[in-house]
Amino acid sequence: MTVMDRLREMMKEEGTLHVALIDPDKQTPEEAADIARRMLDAGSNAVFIGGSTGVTNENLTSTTIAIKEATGLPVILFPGTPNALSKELDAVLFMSMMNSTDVNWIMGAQVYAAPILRQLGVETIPMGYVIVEPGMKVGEVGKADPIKRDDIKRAVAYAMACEMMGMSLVYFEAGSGAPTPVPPEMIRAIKSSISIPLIIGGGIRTPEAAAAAREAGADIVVTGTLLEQCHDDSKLKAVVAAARGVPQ
Ligand code: 1GP
Repeated sequence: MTVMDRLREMMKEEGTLHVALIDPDKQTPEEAADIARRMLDAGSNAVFIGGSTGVTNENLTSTTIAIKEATGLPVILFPGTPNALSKELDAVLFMSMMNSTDVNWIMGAQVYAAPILRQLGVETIPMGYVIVEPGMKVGEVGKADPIKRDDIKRAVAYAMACEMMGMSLVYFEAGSGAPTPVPPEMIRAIKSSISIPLIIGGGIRTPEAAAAAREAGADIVVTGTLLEQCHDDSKLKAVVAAARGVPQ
């Protein structure tokens, strides 16, 4: 079974999923495995691995192996560069930043990475990636023309375009560490306009924000910064449970 099939099956059986985002540049592979173990215990369904800077073939490979051995969770690359790839990954989000103004992030990095990924034999999951204000670092690096927080019409049009282009997933991103996440009314409008799974991330750090994203229609809720900053396992559990809509 492919990773995408596994995700689809999990969404069908369990509803909204929680994915833990781990940056391999931020800690040793052993420490990353420890975070992933705590997230498995908290109820996370999968791990996205990636970061904006500092990801290398070496730290990506060693961290992927350590997380897989510690948890058995699917480890999926959320790439910030086409230069760090590994055959140890379970899958790669083969993504296009749909609202970048730089062709490299729309379809340049992908062309560079495609032959390498084919040779490595890693599963690729086509995904449309759309930046919403404020966009944070990824919006800057990706030269995004971010969707305004009240421009629901444009958000919906991007989501529809992703679906019509054959993307398996669409990810609306407020940016890591965003002061406020993607607005629930935007999530609700997107969800009612497409049938591919909707991922929401950026600025989700509380059970309330996680629940709001799920209730508005997110199929997958991603948290990254929270995992790096929170040493209280009960809070991690509360956020994951709220994202998934299950009792803690
Ligand atoms: C970033 O959407 C993810 O790409 C996660 O954002 O770090 O704010 O949780 P946070």
